[in-house]
Amino acid sequence: MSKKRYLALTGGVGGAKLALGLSQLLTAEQLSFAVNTGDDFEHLGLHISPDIDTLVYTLSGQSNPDTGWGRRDESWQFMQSLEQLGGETWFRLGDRDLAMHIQRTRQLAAGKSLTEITNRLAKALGIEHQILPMSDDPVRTRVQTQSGWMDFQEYFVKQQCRPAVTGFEYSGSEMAAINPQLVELLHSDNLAGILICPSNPFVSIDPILALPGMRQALIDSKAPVIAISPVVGGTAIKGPTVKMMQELSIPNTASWVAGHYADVLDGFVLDQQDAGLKAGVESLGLSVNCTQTVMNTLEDRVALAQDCLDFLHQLN
Ligand code: FO1
Repeated sequence: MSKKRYLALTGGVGGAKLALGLSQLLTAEQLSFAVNTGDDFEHLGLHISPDIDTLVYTLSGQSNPDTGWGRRDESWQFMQSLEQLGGETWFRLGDRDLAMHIQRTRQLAAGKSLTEITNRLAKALGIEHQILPMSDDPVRTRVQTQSGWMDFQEYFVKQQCRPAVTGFEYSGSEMAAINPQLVELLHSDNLAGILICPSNPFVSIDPILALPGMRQALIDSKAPVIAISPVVGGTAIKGPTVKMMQELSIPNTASWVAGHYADVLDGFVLDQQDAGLKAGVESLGLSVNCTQTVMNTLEDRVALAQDCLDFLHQLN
């Protein structure tokens, strides 16, 4: 049987960019996504799954191009009315986006799994690719800061990433089961490659890798595993990755990210600006591909996706 299936691990806005590029090159039979659910939280009585929604909106062309999260062409009547009533409006829920959270919450209350609900919602928005929540069990990223532990959205949105971080935990991960459909995919013989997308290592990828058995499954997989650096020239394209690294006294380099994932990787993708780091990353026992990883246009997203597929093909 020809190897023909790819799996991308993603979370957040950065990962969704490459996910979109991959979705333009590979059919639903050739590509599945495993997405972080550590950002999930209960808010206003709703179950909100931000990284699932960022991926779903991005793949369906519905995402807000300025923020990367929420929907484009949004209106904010609900938020305005909630404000008037003294409700919590720090986490911005647009009128169109609200429908997603209402529908998910109702389906969960009806006993459906997050996986089943995600599949229905994605299909409703015209997405054919399989989007697998990393687990149907609750995993919640929590951030340790100088002012104590806080839930992820409290840190990321309410506190706007201001507190200095000193650590993370992915509460519930020790008891959580990897999505069975993801386990099946990881063990399948026709897997041609696994990609760790350029997402924040600490709050988008590590929650996935923290699931019992996940790192081992990647190590044992017959498919080559590559990661694309979320750090370019010492800066993060988007979000608090570099700020977190500095606060944790970690070198804000692509090399550090390569080392962080090295035990599960076969290859690492550096931006051409970081070509000078190639030998260092190779000394970790990894193959290295240097290319343009900064994605400003759809063409950039597709070009990087193609580079990654070519790289995986070389590693097979
Ligand atoms: N991020 C913000 O910085 N501010 C917001 O008000 C906000 C609202 C929001 C609503 C729905 C959704 O799916 C995502 C939202 N995000 C918001 C992003 C969210 O915090 C994600 O966890 C980040 O994208 C990190 O992955």
